[in-house]
Amino acid sequence: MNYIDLRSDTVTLPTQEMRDAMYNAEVGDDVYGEDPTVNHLEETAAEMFGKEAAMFVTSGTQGNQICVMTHTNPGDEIILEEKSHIITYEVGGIGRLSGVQAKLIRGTKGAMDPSDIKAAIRNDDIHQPKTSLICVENTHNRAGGTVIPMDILQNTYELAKNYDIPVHMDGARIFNAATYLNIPVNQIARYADSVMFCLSKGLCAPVGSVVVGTKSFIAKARKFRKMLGGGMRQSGFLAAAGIIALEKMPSRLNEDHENARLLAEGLCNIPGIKIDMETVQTNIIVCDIANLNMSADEFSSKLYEKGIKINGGGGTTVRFVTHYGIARSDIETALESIKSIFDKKHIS
Ligand code: TLP
Repeated sequence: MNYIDLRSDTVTLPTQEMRDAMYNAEVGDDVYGEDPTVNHLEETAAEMFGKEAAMFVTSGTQGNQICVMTHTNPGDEIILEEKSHIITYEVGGIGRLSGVQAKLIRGTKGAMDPSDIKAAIRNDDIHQPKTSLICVENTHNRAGGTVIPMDILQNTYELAKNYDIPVHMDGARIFNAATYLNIPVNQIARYADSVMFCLSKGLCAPVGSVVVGTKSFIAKARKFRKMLGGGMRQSGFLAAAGIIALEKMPSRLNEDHENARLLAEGLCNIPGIKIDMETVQTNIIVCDIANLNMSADEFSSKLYEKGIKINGGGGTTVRFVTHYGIARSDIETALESIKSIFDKKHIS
């Protein structure tokens, strides 16, 4: 069967142009700083994000973890949104690798209120850990691909500066945020000291993410990347696809956002499926299926039988993600199939 794969934008395949660029890439040993293609990718990323330096990493998870390690010391505390990727899907890495503990804040559509952040910052007290980092996620995955409003980002950053605390942005999908806001990524990145963004999601590169920040931050982060086995030698073959991802792919993300809206509007009309349409801003849709009287796993299995792949989103939610491999006609086909499965008999 030819599946319509709406599990994640991580399933995107490299374009022909990326494959050609990878084949022809000029490479060297990146641990010696001698891979011209990696250097080109890093320089391009730093410039695009308005930062001094950049570092190519194996994955978004590796990039986030290295940033936490670089900003903190063991025994510190970091502030995170309670459903953020770093706390939910990174295998407890902040505890194991950085030795830090998490102070979680409930956000609204993924955005933490700066007054809640202020209240969570620790006092200079002999009993308390030091608050050494604030992490924001933009777009916010589990909140439904929501974009953090610019005034909240700015207020968070200014608050952090008052307390001399760095801000890290998990910008795995920052280009989706920039597309939604219709601004360049450097406008968003200015409210963070470090940003991690992924090349291998909506931008279609096969492997890799990038961390951007100051020169001294990146120099320190490079040692942690090496420690974690991320010294990749002739990684220019991967960076070559990343350069095309950065330069060519952001301009088409609007298509994914339009497809997500079309899908969400159709899903909303199916009795028992609830979507907060205000959260449908980019390429992710989180649906509440509590009223369908079935688990997220049962729901996904029913769709799978009809040739549609999706992922659970935790509890009674399921997630649909649009991307380069999904055309408008796939959305129409998927909606027809889903409508045919769920009729009124499932609703409580
Ligand atoms: N997210 C994946 C899964 O891990 C859940 C997905 O399918 O959405 N930050 C954010 C906000 C992410 O959504 C992800 C990946 C990462 C970091 C980690 O990136 P990778 O998968 O490259 O380690």
